[in-house]
Amino acid sequence: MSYTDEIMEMVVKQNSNEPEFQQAVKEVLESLKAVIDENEEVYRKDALLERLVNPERQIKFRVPWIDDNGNVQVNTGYRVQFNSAIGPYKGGLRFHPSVNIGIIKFLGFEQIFKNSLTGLPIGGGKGGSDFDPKGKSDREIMAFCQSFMTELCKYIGADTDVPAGDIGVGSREIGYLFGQYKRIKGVYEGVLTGKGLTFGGSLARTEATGYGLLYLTNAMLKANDIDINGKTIAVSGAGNVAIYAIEKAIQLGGKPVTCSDSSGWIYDSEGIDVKLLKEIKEVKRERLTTYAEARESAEYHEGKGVWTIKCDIALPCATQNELQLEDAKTLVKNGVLAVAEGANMPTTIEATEYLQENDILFAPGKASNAGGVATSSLEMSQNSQRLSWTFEEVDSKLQNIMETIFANIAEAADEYGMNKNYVAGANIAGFKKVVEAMNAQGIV
Ligand code: NDP
Ligand code: 2IT
Repeated sequence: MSYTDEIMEMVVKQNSNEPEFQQAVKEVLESLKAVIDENEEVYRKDALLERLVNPERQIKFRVPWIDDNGNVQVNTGYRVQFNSAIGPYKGGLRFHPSVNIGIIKFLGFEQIFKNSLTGLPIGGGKGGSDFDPKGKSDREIMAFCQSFMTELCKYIGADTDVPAGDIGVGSREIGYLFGQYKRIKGVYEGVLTGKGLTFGGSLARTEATGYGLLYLTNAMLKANDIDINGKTIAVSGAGNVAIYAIEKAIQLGGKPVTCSDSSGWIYDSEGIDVKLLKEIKEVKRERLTTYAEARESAEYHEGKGVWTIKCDIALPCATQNELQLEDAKTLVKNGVLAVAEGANMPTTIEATEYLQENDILFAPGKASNAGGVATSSLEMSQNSQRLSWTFEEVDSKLQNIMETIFANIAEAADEYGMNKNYVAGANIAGFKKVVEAMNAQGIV
């Protein structure tokens, strides 16, 4: 049996209740076959893959907090410090009732390769909690964040592990988490990214993941002689990533016509009004029904459905496994040209393969959504320098990083005879740097 097959079997056996983690590993190992086969004996001797798929450290903790009625609530907190070969652990925190160790491990594993692709010195980690922020008051969010950080602060620091936002964790939560860290540790340091602009946050971090997604998508389209101008774009999600993907898509001349949340979705034939969407989601924290009430051109539908809309470009920006085989078939039937992932692993393996078999350009999240963490790394640099760069400076670095990522993944795919297979290209290019660093540092 090949080394990669052997490791996949081991991962399935040892993580039998973690389907998302198995899925993330499977996708990477499939892509790496050609690279590993070249050096199979060396990698096997050093147990390289066993080390790669096992987190350096997993932390699980109790998070007790008191709600507005005086009742004690208890949630579970996690931080998985997956791989520090190329830098301090870096990756977001997710607050969502679906969070469990398998989800955090899949996200942490993806993060290793994503962070490597940015070209910046950051290792891979991820954390979060099964806490559900929906319907909670500001005081409850603060109480939860303070309790979460009271435990997490023992394991993180500006040079060891630097968390940030993800689903359910935005600037409000990062503010509360930062305040509690500073209070307990007594140090003012860049221990979190995505901070507010008055206390060490970077300009353009809020926009970075969505903008970065469009920079990479545009680079991919250009390399394939497609002009984004005038293209109809279907976007899922209505959170941080989706909103700024929509904003940049409009700036580039595209026409995003959909967005969604966990209750339903919007089709707006005139194109999404991003200002209105921001007001509803970022300021009022309301549902998308409010958007439909405010816009005559918009239809609201309950449940799932954005991929049924005819589009040229599809950008899944909500959550894992939201674009499945049936959705891929509908997109292809409707003439989609490109799919680029804003979320982490939003496309199932079967759907990805179907799109690739039908020659649809496909950008994997670990490349296309890397703009968020890349800009987080720029925030770390600014914090270390005790300086703040201008929006234009950060944005132009971001654009450059995303274009370089695209060039690197396209080149890696070519090098291994998998022209235009950007999934393979991203996994190979991300892996190579991490492995070189791991080898140089010995068996640790
Ligand atoms: P937000 O919490 O800001 O928004 C998430 C959006 O997705 C909301 O509209 C939410 O709807 C929807 N959503 C979440 N879970 C589900 C679900 N199970 N079913 C249907 N809809 C769902 O998160 P982000 O925009 O930050 O994150 C979106 C994705 O992008 C995630 O996969 C995240 O890991 C990834 N990502 C985020 C980065 C960042 O910098 N923030 C960087 C790179 C990747 P509702 O409000 O109803 O829950
Ligand atoms: O998935 C991701 O890359 C993020 N949620 C952002 C991580 C970060 O450290 O900015």
